[in-house]
Amino acid sequence: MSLDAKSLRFDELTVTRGIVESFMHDFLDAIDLDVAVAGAGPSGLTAARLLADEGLKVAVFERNLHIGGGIWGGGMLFPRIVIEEEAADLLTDVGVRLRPWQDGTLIADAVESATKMTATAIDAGARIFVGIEVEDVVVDDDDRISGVVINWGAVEAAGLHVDPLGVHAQVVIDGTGHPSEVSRTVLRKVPGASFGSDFDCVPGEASMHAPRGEAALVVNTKEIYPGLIVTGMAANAVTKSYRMGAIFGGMLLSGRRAADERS
Ligand code: 48H
Repeated sequence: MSLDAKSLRFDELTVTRGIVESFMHDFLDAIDLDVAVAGAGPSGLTAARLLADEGLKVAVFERNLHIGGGIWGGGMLFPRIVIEEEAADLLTDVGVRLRPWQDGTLIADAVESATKMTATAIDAGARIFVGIEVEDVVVDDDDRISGVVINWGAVEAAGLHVDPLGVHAQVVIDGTGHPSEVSRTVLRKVPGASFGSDFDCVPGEASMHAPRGEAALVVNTKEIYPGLIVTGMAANAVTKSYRMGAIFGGMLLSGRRAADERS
């Protein structure tokens, strides 16, 4: 089918109004949330999908223009991920095909995993905002976390001074990966905040021990401060637990645990 310019009824303003009005509608619908998820990596996407499946109003704020966090890179840019059999259902449920591998593990394609996890989170009703980062949290009168402070990722990248906007959420999930940015911010900025550990700052994760890192990840996924649940690599970074390399079952199981913590 070809397009005939003379019979096309739209003009540039159709495009402009369509984009701005539809975005504003969706954005305004996401400023008072049940759950705000910071970061669209495997743990954040899994938590968002499962919570949206329960009918909760969930938005994911992702700094980058692309979704999937560390999944895309697979292991050292080889676009495959390894997962444990215990986490298989979290990928097969979203339609990812798995190949049997060794020692209780399976292999998935990184591109297929990132795209299908994203698509199913959206289908479940989670709103995913790209190019928006969480730069701070909102606290209530008791200093409980009650929302996130957001800004365009491009503003931060350009080093501009532009004041952010606040979004309310009953619970915030920190799925920002290695830098554990939300948890770090809470510990640094919320008066009297403590995660009940020996660390007075976020220590970052420990060196690699894949089985220990994976096991710790699920245990470390919890509400570490009132209103703040930590998931994924961030959960190991706040406790100096081991890293695990390109095995992702723990990330998926951590996302499910984060969703269970909220439920
Ligand atoms: C908005 C933000 C912000 C912010 C960061 O790193 P991720 O993939 O996160 P996880 O924890 O779900 O998965 C970790 C995994 O990818 C990994 O790194 C592994 C397995 N490492 C093992 C090892 O040994 O190294 O995704 C986090 C996402 C990214 O897309 C960031 O862009 C985003 O969060 N993000 N988004 N506001 N302040 N900070």
